[in-house]
Amino acid sequence: MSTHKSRFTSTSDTKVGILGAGAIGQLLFHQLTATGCAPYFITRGGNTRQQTLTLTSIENNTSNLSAELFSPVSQSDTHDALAQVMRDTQVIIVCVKAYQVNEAINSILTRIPKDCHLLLLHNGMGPHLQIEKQLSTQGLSVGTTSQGALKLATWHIQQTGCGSSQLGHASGPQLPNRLKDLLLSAIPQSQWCEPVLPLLWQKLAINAAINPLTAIEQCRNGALADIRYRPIIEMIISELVEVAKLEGVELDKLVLTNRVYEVIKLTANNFSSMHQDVANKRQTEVGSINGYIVARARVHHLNCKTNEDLYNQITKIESQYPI
Ligand code: KPL
Repeated sequence: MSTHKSRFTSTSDTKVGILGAGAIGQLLFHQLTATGCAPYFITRGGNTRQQTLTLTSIENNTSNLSAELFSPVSQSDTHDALAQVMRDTQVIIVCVKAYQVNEAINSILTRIPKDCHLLLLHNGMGPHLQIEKQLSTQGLSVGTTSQGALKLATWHIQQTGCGSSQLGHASGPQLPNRLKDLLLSAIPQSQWCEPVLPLLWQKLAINAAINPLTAIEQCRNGALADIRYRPIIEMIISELVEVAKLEGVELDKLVLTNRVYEVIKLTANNFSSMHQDVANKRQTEVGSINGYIVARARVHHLNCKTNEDLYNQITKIESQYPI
């Protein structure tokens, strides 16, 4: 695997759109601004507006920034303010949940400049397969991040963990080096990795093992270290390794299993994102985690019973949320 190291200084003429203003989107806004570039948000609903963003760092320092928000369905703009700001945008970082990616990109598709580049940054896998078919001239990159951020209020985030990020090419034209350098210098502990797909499969294994089990068992990540979960965790990973192989990605089952147990230990006190989604009766990302493994297995006429069982259990829980 090759990695690309950053040697970027700073630029204020680089316009970066951030599609989705969740915790990770806001964290990236702060990090990109600190590097000297000019990010803005694309969010659903509302009109074009200014918003004050607050970041509480890991060291408990608080800082404020002003951000501009543009909506694809703005109600009061007589001119298309989003189209105007997007005209000279070089990169759009897509930070919505995997199940929102398609709709979110479709809402801006006709406004994306021909030479703009898209970067998908979400848990799970899948949306890139659809998006790469929809882009005509634009390049697509994908990434995974373990940076941690928690929303304390709608526009106030707390950085909860440093984490690392791996980004890499998916389809179409490559992200120009100047923009790679910009992203790598803005995002701490980030690397450009080719090929990036094995790293996404590795992150998928972590989420496929930890997320549904903690949601079903209603426990913290650390509880999965109990020996009774070992057989099911091994089955989840075995099935994933088999599917990945048919997709052209070779993974080592033992290395992956050790990595999953390492993350269980490192995040022992955390409630996984799927546990939190279920506890708050929100839609989970199971469709792009265990559901993605099952869907790709089907393409290869393979059965993934354990991942399918977990997928079915989580979707059943979701279907029982009060309306
Ligand atoms: O990514 C995570 C998640 O909860 O989605 C892990 C690594 C499992 C940490 O909780």
